Amino acid sequence: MSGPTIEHIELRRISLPLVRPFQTSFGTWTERDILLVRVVSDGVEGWGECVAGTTPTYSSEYTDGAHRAVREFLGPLLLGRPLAAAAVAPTLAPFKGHRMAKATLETAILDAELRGAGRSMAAALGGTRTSVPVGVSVGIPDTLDDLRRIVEDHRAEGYRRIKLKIKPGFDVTPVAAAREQLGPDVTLQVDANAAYRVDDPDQQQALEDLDPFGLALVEQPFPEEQVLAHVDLAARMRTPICLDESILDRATTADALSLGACSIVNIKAGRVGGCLEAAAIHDLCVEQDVPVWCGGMLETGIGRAANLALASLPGFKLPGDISASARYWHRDVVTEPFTVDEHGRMAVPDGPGLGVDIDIDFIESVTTAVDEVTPR
Ligand code: NPQ
Ligand code: MG
Repeated sequence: MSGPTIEHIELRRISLPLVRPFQTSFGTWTERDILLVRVVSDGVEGWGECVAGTTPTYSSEYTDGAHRAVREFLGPLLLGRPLAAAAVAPTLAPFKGHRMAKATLETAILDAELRGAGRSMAAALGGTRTSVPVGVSVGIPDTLDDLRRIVEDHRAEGYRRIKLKIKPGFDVTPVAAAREQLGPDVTLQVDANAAYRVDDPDQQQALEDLDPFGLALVEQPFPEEQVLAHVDLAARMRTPICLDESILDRATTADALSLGACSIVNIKAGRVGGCLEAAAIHDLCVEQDVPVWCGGMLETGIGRAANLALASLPGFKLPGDISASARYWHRDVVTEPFTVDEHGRMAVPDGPGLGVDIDIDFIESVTTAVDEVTPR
């Protein structure tokens, strides 16, 4: 007896303008050029969203590279194989890296598999909650007055914690301004996206000077490969260090924790090669009593649904970078936009697969290219 197979893999590029520009230490984004993957199997389709950016500035992956990796290498290995998300990572293991590209395929295949079985992604991953507390990530603003207004607005929208993007020269002063605006009771954290240099004493000092502001964590101050720099900083600061870019899979997570490089972990399915690897990292952290939270990459409703499924696992103790659709998009690519309730929570989709209805007409209207994986 043989079950359904992966019959078709479509690559689709869409271009969506952001509601407002998003500035990080690695660049300013005014729109997203996104790769979507659609798989078809036995009359059922599944969708995945690639989180790579247009340029390799957050990590080495980028949209055109992910597209090529799926079309030339990853997709052909999966075409005609059984529709089984658990087999995706082992099948693709001969190809190094390209985790965001691999994660996109795994999500699409898991979505199709679960839609066929009538089971939600949250349930399949081991989720235990029907809604999760959510947070918001605030890009680097033009002025401190803008920053005060923006954090105040997000507090009013109900978000359970606010994350400020920082970079050298934009750290202690904005954190002080935001803390003064919000008072001591709002959970505040910062993300440097690897922008600080270990060999710059002023930059090291600025990080230490963040300690008095009662931050929940400092996220990824140093470059991805410089894990020991984080060990060193963790020993000098009271504020917990959290890793994002350095966490590539369960092995790098275990190493970082055993070295003492971080005491909190940001988990992004795209960055670690898929939601199954993400769930394994969650399990490892729970075993060691390390709190985790779900990161975000300015996803549409497709990636957001996958993030909510992951964030419904019990170890996601801290609010994730999972915001309302309207925080990023004028219109989302799913029929029901995601919203935050007055308690700062977002509902976890409980329908089959990702549990969202794809707005294919809208997707068609923002599609810039369609491509497919062909057998080799
Ligand atoms: C982070 N996300 O935690 C990221 C980084 C990030 C919500 O702060 C295009 C592609 C734009 C990738 C913006 C948040 C991006 C991006 C931010 C990644 O580090
Ligand atoms: Mg980050």
